[in-house]
Amino acid sequence: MAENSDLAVAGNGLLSRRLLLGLSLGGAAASASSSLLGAEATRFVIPEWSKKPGPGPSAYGQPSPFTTGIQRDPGRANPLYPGGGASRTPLHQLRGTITPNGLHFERHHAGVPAIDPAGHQLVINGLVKKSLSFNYDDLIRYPMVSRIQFLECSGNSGALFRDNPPDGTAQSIHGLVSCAEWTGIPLSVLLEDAGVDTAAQWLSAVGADAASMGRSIPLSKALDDVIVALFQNGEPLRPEQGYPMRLFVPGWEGNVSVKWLTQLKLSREPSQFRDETSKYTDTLADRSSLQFTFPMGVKSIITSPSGHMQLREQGLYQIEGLAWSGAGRISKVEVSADGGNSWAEALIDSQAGDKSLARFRLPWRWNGSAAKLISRATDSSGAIQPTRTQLLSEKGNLAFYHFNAQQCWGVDTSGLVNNVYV
Ligand SMILES: Nc1nc2c(c(=O)[nH]1)N[C@H]1C(S)=C(S)[C@@H](COP(=O)(O)O)O[C@H]1N2
Ligand SMILES: [Mo]
Repeated sequence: MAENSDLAVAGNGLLSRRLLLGLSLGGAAASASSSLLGAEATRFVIPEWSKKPGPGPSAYGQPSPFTTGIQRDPGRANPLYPGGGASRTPLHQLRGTITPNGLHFERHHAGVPAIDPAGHQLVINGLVKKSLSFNYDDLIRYPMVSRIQFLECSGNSGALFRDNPPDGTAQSIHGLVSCAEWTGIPLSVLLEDAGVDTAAQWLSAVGADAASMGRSIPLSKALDDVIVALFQNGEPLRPEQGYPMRLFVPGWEGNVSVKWLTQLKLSREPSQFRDETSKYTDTLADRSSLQFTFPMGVKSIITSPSGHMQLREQGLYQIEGLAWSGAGRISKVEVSADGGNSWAEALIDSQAGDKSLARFRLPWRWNGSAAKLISRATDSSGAIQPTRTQLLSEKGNLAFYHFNAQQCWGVDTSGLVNNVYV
């Protein structure tokens, strides 16, 4: 690769994304791949598994036993907080943009209720012409829509607000974001059936879990793109994601996507639930609190190389990661290998849908010296992911929610990767 210096696009080894497209690069693309991938074929051994039939079809497929290391990280249980906690998606072990259902992150305030849909009700009441109650079989008969969209907890990456850079992996620092195809009934359809009173301005959603999770949402958003989701990647919601039904509020902080949804109440004012007063508010530098900071900002993270990985040898790598925005689609991701001094545009190699995860990559030659890898995303509204310094100057360092700043993986001369501040 050393001879292809015309492919250098930014400092410290970043190479053109054209290399990934294999477009009119002639020998360059060929030599990049042939020098990296595969060994020369010499002999072909027929493995044991090819010599006799395996087990037949099964009722519900499971991942290969050789991939059992790909796991959510549920952390340690807290006896003072029964069922509470979060598990994080192993972002660094997955590819593509859809999170498999068994690996979708979880955030529960009182554990996962064991709901039998036959005994579950969804009630719409308050400022409506007629209160309605639906059971699962009623809802299943409504027309549905499907959308591939991310869900992110507003506490995701929150440790990066602290003064000292937390030690961790892409999973432990950023793993409270996932992306799925959500299928359900547009809330506007159900609200139209109930007949919303003109005085109504807010909608309160309440869950059937022991946390009684409640959140208030402006009616304008509720009528825009919110759905009552029943399916996740084509199958009924997992219990952890709110079976039998959840609110799904695209692009907004995960907390408002109330799981195990049992009540929707129309009102003039927000309900001032615990989870929108004592929690999920943003503490500002003067210690006042900002309420109802719903949208998730434009954000990107590098998933490889990422925290705790070890580069074994100098040479060609792909810097790869995910980008998303609560405001729309991702229009551009740039990558730096020198701590933000110079940038190059990455290739977005997934469909960059509205409020979905986008995947980006860029070739990088590691020459054995220290490197600082950063990504920054731009969304379709023109918003650019801020630096940490910019974010802190705006939000102060008492904040915990909504950390969307650029994050840096430092690579030391031994090839070890760690979270650092620039
Ligand atoms: N009923 C209820 N809904 C809830 C929660 C909860 O504890 N109970 N947690 C919220 C939070 S904080 C987040 S980030 C998302 C997480 O959704 P997930 O577990 O499907 O990833 O659900 C939200 N909805
Ligand atoms: Mo959350």
